[in-house]
Amino acid sequence: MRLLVTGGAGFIGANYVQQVLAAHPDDSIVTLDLLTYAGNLANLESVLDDPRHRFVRGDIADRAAVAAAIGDGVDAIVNFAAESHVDRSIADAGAFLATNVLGTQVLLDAARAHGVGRFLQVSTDEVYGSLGPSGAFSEETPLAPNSPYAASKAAADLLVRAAHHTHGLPAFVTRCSNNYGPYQFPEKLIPLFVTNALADQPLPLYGDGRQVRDWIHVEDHCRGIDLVLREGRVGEVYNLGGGNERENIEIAGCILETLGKPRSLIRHVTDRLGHDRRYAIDARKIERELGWKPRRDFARGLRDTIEWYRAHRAWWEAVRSGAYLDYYEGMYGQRLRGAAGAEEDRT
Ligand code: NAD
Ligand code: TDX
Repeated sequence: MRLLVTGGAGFIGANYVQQVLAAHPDDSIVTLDLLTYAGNLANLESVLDDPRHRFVRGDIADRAAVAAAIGDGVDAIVNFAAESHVDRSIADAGAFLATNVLGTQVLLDAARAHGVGRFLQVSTDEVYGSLGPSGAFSEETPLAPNSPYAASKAAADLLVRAAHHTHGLPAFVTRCSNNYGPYQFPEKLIPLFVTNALADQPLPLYGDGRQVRDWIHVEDHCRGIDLVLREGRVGEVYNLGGGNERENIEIAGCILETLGKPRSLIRHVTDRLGHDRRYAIDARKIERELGWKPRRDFARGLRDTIEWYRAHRAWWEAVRSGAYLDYYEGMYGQRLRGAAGAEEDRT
């Protein structure tokens, strides 16, 4: 298969590109990525010299760039490209609409124009909104996105649905829970807390820290995406989840314990606006239809991931310099100073 993978220099996309080239010796991949703050060519280092892989820098919302990346044809498009961080969407939703919504429509149009045989949209459980203490999202759960990020992803899902329904585009949507693993940008919970702990900096835990996420190793997610692309039923949505529900405070505790750092590094800071309380995924459809199941044990996968960040200090130190420092000050400076003040008041 010849694939166009968009957003392949980001966390999940880079894992996917490496996994596909290793698993399918006859496949070739064009990676199209704008290299925003979250995109990093170092994530693709192991495949940059592979003759089956070509990297193109470009914007998925730019019709000419997309047409050039498709070149004389691809068999499938897998769309990972997105603005992906909820907190950034709360601060400014503009780029989320441009990339996640308009960019997805440009890709859908290009897929149709070039007769691309399969289109897979990588989506998220956040389109379903937030759960109470029990229950799980199925593919039938109504969409109820709560953040601008989630709303932009839900809009994209509906555009994919419309392209299939109206134009017969052979499309799939996957909706996955929270990923962890190597190459994740250290603005997301696990890599942020691991790298802060390694640097002996406080871990900013939002609110009471009792929010629940369902964690899945990125390799299991990528394997599921690839299975849907090759064997899924056209026009269908497939949920993927790890079956590992954990409170954020528990994750923080595990990271500190694994690294031998004190619990006093945990700082309760002002909560995220509109913070979703709990996500959980019912993945029985993909299990039943395609025989997919997550394979990675969470405790072991988390330890391996922590070890990866410990062993790749140069990677995250480079990422955490420059523009990241401005972002970090804007997002956490006041919150952490407030938390420190509150703790002093208590003593
Ligand atoms: P990421 O932020 O690490 O990577 C996104 C990539 O897209 C980056 O390489 C960036 O440069 C690229 N990009 C951004 N705007 C672009 C544009 N206009 N044109 C071309 N490239 C652009 O994100 P991630 O965590 O790897 O997520 C990948 C996809 O998976 C996203 O669509 C996200 O919504 C979805 N998803 C993520 C998770 C998760 O836990 N991280 C869970 C479920 C679904
Ligand atoms: O500093 C923090 N402190 C904190 O308590 C950060 C960054 C996060 N959190 C909390 C918020 C969430 O309850 O940790 C939890 C996870 O937060 P994120 O890593 O930002 O992920 P989340 O908001 O759950 O969204 C993620 O999963 C679904 C990805 O970022 C999305 O791209 C994906 O679609």
